[in-house]
Amino acid sequence: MRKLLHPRSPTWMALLLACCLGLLAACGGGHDHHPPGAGTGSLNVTISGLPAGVAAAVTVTGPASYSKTLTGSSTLDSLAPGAYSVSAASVLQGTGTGTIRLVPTPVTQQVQVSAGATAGASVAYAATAPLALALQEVASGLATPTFLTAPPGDSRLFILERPGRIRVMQNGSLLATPFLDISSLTTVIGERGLLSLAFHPQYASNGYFFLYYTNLAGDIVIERRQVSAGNANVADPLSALTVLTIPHPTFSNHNGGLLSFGPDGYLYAGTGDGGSGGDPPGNAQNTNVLLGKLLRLDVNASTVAQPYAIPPGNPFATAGGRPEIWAYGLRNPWRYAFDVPAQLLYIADVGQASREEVDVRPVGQAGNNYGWNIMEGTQCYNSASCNQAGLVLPVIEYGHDSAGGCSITGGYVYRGAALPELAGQYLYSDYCSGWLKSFSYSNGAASAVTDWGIANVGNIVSFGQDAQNELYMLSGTGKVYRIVRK
Ligand SMILES: [Ca+2]
Repeated sequence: MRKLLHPRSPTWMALLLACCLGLLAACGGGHDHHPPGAGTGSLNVTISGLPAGVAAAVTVTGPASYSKTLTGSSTLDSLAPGAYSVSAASVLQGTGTGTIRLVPTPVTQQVQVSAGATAGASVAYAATAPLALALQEVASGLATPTFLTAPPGDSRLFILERPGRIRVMQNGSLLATPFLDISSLTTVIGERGLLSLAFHPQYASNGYFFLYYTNLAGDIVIERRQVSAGNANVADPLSALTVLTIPHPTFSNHNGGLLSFGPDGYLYAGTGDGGSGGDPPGNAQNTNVLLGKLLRLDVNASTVAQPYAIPPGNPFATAGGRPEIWAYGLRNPWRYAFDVPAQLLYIADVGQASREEVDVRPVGQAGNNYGWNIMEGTQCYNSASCNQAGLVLPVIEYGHDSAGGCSITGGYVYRGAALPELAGQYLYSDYCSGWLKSFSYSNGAASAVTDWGIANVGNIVSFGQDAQNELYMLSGTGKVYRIVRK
């Protein structure tokens, strides 16, 4: 309305005329001159405290399913007499990490509208302090928590312990009995162990979830399992179906580790390059092996005979190379994340000895080569020059130094409700440094890099995300922290 009412706008006079003639139900600025209609009343809602250009979020509801949303002060006419409710929601000013939240008072109020009279309601917005973040401990005593997730729509937290247990947090309590214990199937040598878990998007109806772990030979295993029929907090111990085993026998590091369903409904798996240093076999650039890759599998009709299918559009499905591959040139994409609202894929690829990086590409873009081991971050690896043609370069990177760290721990784009100022920011950390940083991505570039100044809580092994899209940080000390407003 403010743009429409600009004095230079040719529509301004027409709108003012319409307002004075009583042709509009509600005009901004409290200029209301209509006599209430016979048997009806009016409600004058005064909204204050908002800077120019920031719209209020006030909803008036009343008899006979009446509902009207207001973005500024207004008078509502021709209202049936009765009880009306005026509800106001917080609004945001600005974008990125400079965003300010404006909070209304009161949040809700009841107003009685009488025939032939004008009732009043006032809502006052006030700016809150700029967002500051802190970590709130939610669990402790875990054996090297590696991952945290939840089934869609579920209020529980499922926390993985690297030695092979999945623990359930329900109503704030860590249940004593694990959801699943596969400690006899894995080891914690090097970077091995139980590394992630992905619930099927239709978990509520089919009970399927998928594990990513290293087996006793050190090979990567992707396995489907199912919740037990009689207890939602315990998995069926006999339900294992091996989806894929990837040989990884030589070195105990760089196993990758994240399974995640993409917005396309397919299962993605980020594998490491096979380990050692510098990728000696050249796995990451070799599209005939599954190491150093992002894989994409259709597991929606897995059977023992056919544990997965190749989704249409996988880039090497028909033209040579392994058909499971979605993207390549990755070193150890320990954590990556889909940001569904923006349809973007964020990959945090752990560097060799000098550069840690985050890559961002559109969801659905097949066959990207993320550069390793031709490049480490934006630098040629082990070489003064290199052919960068066709390589996807990071949108952000940092060095192995006091301001940076040693190994990136990728997080998520914040899409929760508790911290609206953080919406759209990608959060990440470093295993050694323990800081929490974020950046904003648009048009191919990162901006507004922010260090949130949180307390150091030890080695940051992973982030986690619950079903309400709130985020957690998992520490090597065995504790899980929720990222909260300070
Ligand atoms: Ca790269």
